[in-house]
Amino acid sequence: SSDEITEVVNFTQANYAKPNPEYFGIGKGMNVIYFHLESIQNFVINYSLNGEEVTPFLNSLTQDENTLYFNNFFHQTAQGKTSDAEFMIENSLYGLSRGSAFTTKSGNSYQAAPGILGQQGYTSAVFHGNAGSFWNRNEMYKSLGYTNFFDESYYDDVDPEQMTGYGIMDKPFFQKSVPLLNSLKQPFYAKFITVSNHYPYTMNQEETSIEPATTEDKSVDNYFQTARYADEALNNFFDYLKKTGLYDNSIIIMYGDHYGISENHNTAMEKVIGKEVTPFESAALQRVPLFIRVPGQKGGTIEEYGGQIDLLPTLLHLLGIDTKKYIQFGTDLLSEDHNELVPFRNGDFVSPTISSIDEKFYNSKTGKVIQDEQTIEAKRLLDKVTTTLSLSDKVVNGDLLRFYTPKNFKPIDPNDYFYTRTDN
Ligand code: GP9
Ligand code: MN
Repeated sequence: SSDEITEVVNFTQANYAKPNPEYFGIGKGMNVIYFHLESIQNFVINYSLNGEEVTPFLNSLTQDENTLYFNNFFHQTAQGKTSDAEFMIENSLYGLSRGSAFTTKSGNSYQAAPGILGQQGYTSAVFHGNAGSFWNRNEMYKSLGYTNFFDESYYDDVDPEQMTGYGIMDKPFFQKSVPLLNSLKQPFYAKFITVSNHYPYTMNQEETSIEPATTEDKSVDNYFQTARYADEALNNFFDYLKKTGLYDNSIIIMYGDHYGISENHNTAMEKVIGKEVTPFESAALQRVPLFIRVPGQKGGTIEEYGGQIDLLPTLLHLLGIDTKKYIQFGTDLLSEDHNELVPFRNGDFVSPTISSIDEKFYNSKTGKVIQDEQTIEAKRLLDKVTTTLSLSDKVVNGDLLRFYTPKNFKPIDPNDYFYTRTDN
């Protein structure tokens, strides 16, 4: 209703973080390439297993002169896993506390990245080596305004040995994505969703290039092998991007979508990280890597706390598009006003000072349960988290964006989009 939308608009307007002039528009007109890194957690970055780097390529990007690496960036997904990550990244709205908004809310109105950029002359495409119906993507993407969705049916002659339970292995996936990528008119907004590093992390041993770990927990041990493979596949694709020049006119964003190792594997994880996995440590493990590369941008490590909800406003500001008029629940990670309170979907939160985990408040620096005098601030933060999540839920459950059209935004019509392959 109009009362509800007013409440939401008041909240998101008050929450808005204005662009940082140092970054605003530095990627104006460039292509955007997202790499959705399946199950890559931050602990694996710069981790060494038996003296060997697991992800040498991603590690090298932490030192790249044009890349920002965020080491306090968290996934905020719930049961919708991959689809929750996508939902947040495209909309800066939270996924649902149960189920997947991709599955149940694909009929809603959205003011999503592909739609916003489409109205600025961008083509958009998702590349994914799995069936288009998985997570209801082939419906949801229409509501987000994607012009192209290259699902598994667009990939020819894939060796059956290169297929996993979730689609094509990353190396052939990227190789076979080249002609599809070349078919896009620039500038484009493209997202590659990888799958090799997916639970249970099994792969053909002949293709591995690192020994498994030795915790005696199979999925944890093998995780290192599939993470290495994913890292190599990405490295190869970057070589291709460099060769074609796309590297020099594209913003590249890479993020881990959610944890790969669940709490069921804490015993093995203790061996991996060399400390007890307490509830506080478990929350810390929800860090996923985030890399943002903009040609010409000064690189470095950013310690700012943030989450997937923050990516859309961050990207739009890099492209020189102010987000003020949009209903978004995250804030630009590069803004001076960025909000470092990171809600998790279960109502817990982390921030640089205080974290709330399983109904206990912690000092984020020491990991110790905090004392009485600080709980006033902790409760204020918890209150903010509860409000944020419940207002986002109102938008999604009530399909409220249909009552609010930002100035100069043309509502997305899902009927404008078709993804079925027609050339064979
Ligand atoms: C499936 C892939 C995996 O197409 O994106 O989804 P997940 O199981 O990680 O949610
Ligand atoms: Mn996933």
